[in-house]
Amino acid sequence: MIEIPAEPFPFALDPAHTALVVIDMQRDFIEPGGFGETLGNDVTPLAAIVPTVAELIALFRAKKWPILHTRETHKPDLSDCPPAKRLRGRPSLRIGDEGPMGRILIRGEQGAEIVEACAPAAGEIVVDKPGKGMFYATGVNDLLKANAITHLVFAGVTTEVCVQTSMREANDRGYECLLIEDATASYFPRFKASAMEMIRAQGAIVGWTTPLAAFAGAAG
Ligand code: TIU
Repeated sequence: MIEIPAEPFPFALDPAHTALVVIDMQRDFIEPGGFGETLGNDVTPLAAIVPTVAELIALFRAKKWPILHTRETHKPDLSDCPPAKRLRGRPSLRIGDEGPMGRILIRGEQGAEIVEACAPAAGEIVVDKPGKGMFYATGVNDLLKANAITHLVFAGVTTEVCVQTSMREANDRGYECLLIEDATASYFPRFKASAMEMIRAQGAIVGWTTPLAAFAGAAG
């Protein structure tokens, strides 16, 4: 067991039963012209964490610990995109519309790909998810159980939307969850801070948080 200094108290993990989950580090959320920007967001806080997420991925690769990447995507015919999701709000481009990086959030389009610095390597799992949470309509729970994974280390975007939703879903399925503080970002810095507080409140009601340096120091 490895004990990671974390809030609200140390997080103990067994590397044989731990996976890194990198949520939605896609061009559509991080680069100008993608889904995030069409929703009216400034994407710069997301771009800022790319090197830290890459460092975290490199650490797991060096240890040969498992890595799972998610992508929020939809089928080209949008059969897995509820109208309520497509029609929500007043984006400049809706899911499925043609944008500068191809059709917004559509599997196989350039914008739906993970940014190069965080790109999955051979052997790493890539999960396409139609929802905000990683467990909805993906089969990922069976995959994790088949690999005897009980502990999940989270990174990615955005903290209060897909990361927090995935952590809450993971909790209900019995996983212990640790969020790497500087390897996650929101379009709204105050939402990131609030989400992290909510996650670790009430004795880690959703999970633990810690910076990458603390995680790396303890992981050795
Ligand atoms: N809009 C926003 O903050 N996030 C998303 O739509 N998806 C993810 O968080 N991946």
